[in-house]
Amino acid sequence: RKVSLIGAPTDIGAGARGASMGPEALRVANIQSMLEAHGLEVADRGNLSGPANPWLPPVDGYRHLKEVVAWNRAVHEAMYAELALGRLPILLGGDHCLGLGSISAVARHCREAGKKLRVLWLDAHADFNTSVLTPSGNIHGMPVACLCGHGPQELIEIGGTVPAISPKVVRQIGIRSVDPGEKRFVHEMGLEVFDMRYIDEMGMRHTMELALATLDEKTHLHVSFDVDFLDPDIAPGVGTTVPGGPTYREAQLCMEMIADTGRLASLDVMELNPALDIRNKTAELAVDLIESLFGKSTLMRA
Ligand code: DIR
Ligand code: MN
Ligand code: MN
Ligand code: MN
Repeated sequence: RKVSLIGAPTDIGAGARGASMGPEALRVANIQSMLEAHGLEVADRGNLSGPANPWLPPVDGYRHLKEVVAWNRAVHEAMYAELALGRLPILLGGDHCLGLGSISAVARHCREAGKKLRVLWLDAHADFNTSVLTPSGNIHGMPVACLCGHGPQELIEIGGTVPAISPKVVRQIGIRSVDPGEKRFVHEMGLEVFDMRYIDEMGMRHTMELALATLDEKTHLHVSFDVDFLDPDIAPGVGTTVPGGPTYREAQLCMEMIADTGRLASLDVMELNPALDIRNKTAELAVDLIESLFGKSTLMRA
């Protein structure tokens, strides 16, 4: 497969500064050559550009809404263009508000190409807040709600169709921090969530079997990987760490089982914050896991 790397160097939707350096840290961790070593043809499209972060307080429940819209429009067009070329785009974030631009592009591509969409949302957080539910106003806590049609008009309509996706196509994995109002809304909308308690009780294998059930040859599988999905002991380089995440082995198994489906068709790698990292180890771990996502394994398996 032909892969395209798209950098989106911004922390416009986050609560901590520094995710704007994520794309470069992933490049320093050799994301391109690691993927090429697995036989992929990789083109690095460089970085998108957009407004600077004015670092202002929320207005009507949203922080930096105008700038978030501009960045998401750029991400949407870039992701959509790569999909139209038949390539597999990898968005190098940047904070997770950009999942809106990315996944709305994937959804638009799926509608036009007659594909079925499945979104795996790997995250410590549900990212299902709205302007009235949010405790922070940070839009990186809202992209899933926006994709499902709950958010400001100029954000939810970026992909042309509102809602961009149905909550039915989403599987959330690794969740362990959900705000009180957000929790009620997740239940109300019927999101399928495999939280950490589920993973503790049932194991990552069973979790992934369910999250990946009913994929077929017409399925476009999108993975939105918020690096704070991982346990902070192994991945300290994120803005909003939450204890009790997947271990290194659990995360590897998660990625390997996704690779085994052969359906991965687009990816976001989000919220990596090099300002909070230790000698780029979280970026190196992210690249290691992405290699597994693209089929690296210890031995061949039947
Ligand atoms: C929190 C944090 N739920 C918020 N969200 C984060 O501000 O809405 N999402 N960190 O990735
Ligand atoms: Mn997130
Ligand atoms: Mn998160
Ligand atoms: Mn986050």
